[in-house]
Amino acid sequence: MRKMHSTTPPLLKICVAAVIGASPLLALAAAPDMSAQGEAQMLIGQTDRMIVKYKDGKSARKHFRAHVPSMSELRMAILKRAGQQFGVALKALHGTSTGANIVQIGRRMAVAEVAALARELEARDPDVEYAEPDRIMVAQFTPNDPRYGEQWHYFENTGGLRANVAWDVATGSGVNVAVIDTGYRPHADLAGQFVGGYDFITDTALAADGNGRDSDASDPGDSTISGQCGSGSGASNSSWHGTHVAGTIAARTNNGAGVAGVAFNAKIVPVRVLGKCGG
Ligand SMILES: [Ca+2]
Ligand SMILES: [Ca+2]
Ligand SMILES: [Ca+2]
Repeated sequence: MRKMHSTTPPLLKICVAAVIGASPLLALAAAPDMSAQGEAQMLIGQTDRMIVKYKDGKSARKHFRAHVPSMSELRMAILKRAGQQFGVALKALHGTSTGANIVQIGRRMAVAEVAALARELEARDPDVEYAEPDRIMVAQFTPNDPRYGEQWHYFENTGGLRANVAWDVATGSGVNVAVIDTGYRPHADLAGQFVGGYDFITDTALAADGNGRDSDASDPGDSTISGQCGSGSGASNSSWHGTHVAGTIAARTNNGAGVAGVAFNAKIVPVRVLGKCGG
């Protein structure tokens, strides 16, 4: 299977205050099984097989039977020379329903190393349509955050973001997202996710932090009493809205705690503009 990899250049993205219905953040401690995790990572990160498709390889979908492909001596010779470049013996194992060949590698190698071997073979043999590692594919990244199951809007096929599919392509690495909102509260599931930030509220009555503009974007709360925001306005509890939005974007993910974030490898720049009664 072929995969596209993309890199996202560092960007400063502006995110206006908007909630995509994330569950509230919750920090729960749960120790992941590191040994099993390491084994699985090794299984996923290595392979001892390569898929080689020659241009004249015929698909045999209808009457597929595993077979040792009839590879000419010339092809075998080129294949072996490519393997020698990487210090491994290569042996044709069997064909596939799509007309490709599975090649056994003498030892397990890192997937990236097998990819390099595949490129070597492609460069040496113009008859090769493609060559690639026969690797364990992970269908979709599913984070282990205990409340991920509640975040149906991330993965549900019809109405959800299908973030679980998108995560195989990008997770927000290198991106700083400015959250222009009520500021931020420290939270275990957001530890290390905030960078910089600023408090832009000039009106001290709205600011509720005792001053005007300052470089501390932490959120002192925006609770109000009845009538505080104009006649007829009701009392309200603090929304902690900026922290909620930050969590939706970049909550620490696959950390066995709380929820998952949509772009969990992104960082949040908290920009405080909303205080009591708005902003
Ligand atoms: Ca202030
Ligand atoms: Ca402040
Ligand atoms: Ca989490």
